Amino acid sequence: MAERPTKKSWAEPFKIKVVEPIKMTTRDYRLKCIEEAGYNTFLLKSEDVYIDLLTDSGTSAMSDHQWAGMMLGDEAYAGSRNFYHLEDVIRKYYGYKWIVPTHQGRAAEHIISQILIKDGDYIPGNMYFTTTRLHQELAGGNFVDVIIDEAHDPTNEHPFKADIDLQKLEDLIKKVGAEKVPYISMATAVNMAGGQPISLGNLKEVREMSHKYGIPIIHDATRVAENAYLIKEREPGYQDKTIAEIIREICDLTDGCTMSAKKDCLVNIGGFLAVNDEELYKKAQNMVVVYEGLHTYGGMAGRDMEAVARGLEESVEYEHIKARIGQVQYLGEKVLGWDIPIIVPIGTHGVFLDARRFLPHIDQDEFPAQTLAAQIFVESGVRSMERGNVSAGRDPRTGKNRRPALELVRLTVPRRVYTQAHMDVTAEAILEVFDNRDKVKGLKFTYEPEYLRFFQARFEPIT
Ligand code: PLI
Repeated sequence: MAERPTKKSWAEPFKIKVVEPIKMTTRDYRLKCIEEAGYNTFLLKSEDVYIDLLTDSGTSAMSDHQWAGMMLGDEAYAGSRNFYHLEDVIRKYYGYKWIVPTHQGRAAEHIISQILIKDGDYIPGNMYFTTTRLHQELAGGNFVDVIIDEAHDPTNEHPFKADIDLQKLEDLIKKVGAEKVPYISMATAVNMAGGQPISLGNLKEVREMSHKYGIPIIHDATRVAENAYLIKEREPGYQDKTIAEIIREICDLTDGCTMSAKKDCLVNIGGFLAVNDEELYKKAQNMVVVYEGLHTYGGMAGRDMEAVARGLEESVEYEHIKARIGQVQYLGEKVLGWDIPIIVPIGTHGVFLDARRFLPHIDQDEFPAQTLAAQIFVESGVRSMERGNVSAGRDPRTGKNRRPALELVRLTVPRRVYTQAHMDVTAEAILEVFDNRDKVKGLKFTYEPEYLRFFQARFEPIT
C-alpha cells in the first residue's frame, strides 16, 4: 500500500478551458535547431520547443475574466476608459498616485532613468537586472550592487536574500555624496538572485536611510505579489495579513515603481511607471508621448490596459499566488531531491540551476550556463535561459566579461500554463542531462551584440 500523505496537497484554483497543442521532436532535429540558433535559446523558434520555460514574461495564460475585458477595449486615442480603470486599480492596490502607462517594463525604466539620473551618478540596487542597469548606464549612471552577500551564494539558505546591506548602502552614499545618488533601485523578488524576496523589516530600515539622506526609493514591482507571498510565509508578524495588505505596505515604503505587467499582472504585454511626486509625473507624462504614445495609453491598446487591470486584481488573490509559487517549489524540490545543484531557497518564478556546480569542468568564460541551457534543449526539448556571464555582459570600463558570482540556468515557470506532469517531465529531463554532464563542452562567441548581448548572441562549441 502507498504511504499515507503527511501534508495536505494543494491544487490550482482554476480549470482549463482552452488548450494549445505542443509537439515533441527528435534529438537530431533539436540538434539542428540549436546549431541554427547559434546555441542561444532566445533564437529558437517557439514551435520547435516542447516545454517552454524560457521566461515567465508575457507567457501567462489569461483568465476568462481578462479575455472578457479585452472585448471591452475602448480604443479611443485619448482618454480610454480602460486607462482610468487601470489607474484606479493601481492606486487601490499599490497606492502610487500618478500613473504613466508604457508598453512594457523597460520603457518605464528608460523614462525614469532619463529623468532622474545625471552623468556620473551612482544608483545603488539589490542586484542588477539586465534592462534596468542598461537604462541606468545609458542615462550616464553607474549601478552599484548593495544586496547582502548571501545573495551571491547559491547554497546560502537566508530567507530574504534580496535584502539590502545597509552598511554597503551607507558607505556608498558617504563616499560619493547623497547628491550623486538620485534614487535607490529596490526590486522585489530579485530576478537575477533566483527570485529571492526582500523582507519588510529590511525595507523599513532602507526607508529610514532614504529619509535620512533625502534619497527616494524606486521600486521594481515586476514580481511584488510573489515577494508578498514569501513575506507572508516567512516573516514573523505577517502570517495573518493578506497579500494585498503586504503589497500595499511595500509600496507605501517607496516613492514610485517601474512595472513589467507581463509577470505578476498575468498579461502578454504591458507595463507602467507610477510615482507619488507630481513634478516627476509631469516630466514622465511629457516623455511618454515622445517614446511610447499618448499618456492615457502609453504603448498599450485599450484592451491591453483592461487585461492588466483585471490581471493585477487576480495577482493579489491568495489561492492564485499560492498555487503559482507552489508549482515552482514542486519542480525545485523534485530536482533538489536528486542532489542537482540549484539556488536555495527555491525562488518565486523559476528554478535556477547552478551551472558552476553542474558543469564544474567548464570555465566561466566558456559560458557553462549558456552551454547547459543549450544541452537541456537538445536532450529534452525543454527551453530554459542563461542567467550568468553572458547576461551580465562586459564591464564598460575594462571591456572584460563580468564573470558574476551566480552562473545560472533559469527554468522559468509561466503562470497558469503548465501542469504538474510538465514539471515531472522537466525534472526528469534535467536529471538525464545531469547524469551525462561530463561529456558537455563549453561555447565561444561567433557574434556578440553591443547591448543586452544574451538576447541575440551566437555561439559555437569549443572543440
Ligand atoms: O521585459 P520588460 O521590458 O517588460 O521588463 C523588464 C524587466 C524589469 N525588471 C525585472 C525584474 C524583469 O524581470 C524584467 C524583465 N524580465 C524578463 C524579460 C525575464 O525574462 O525575466
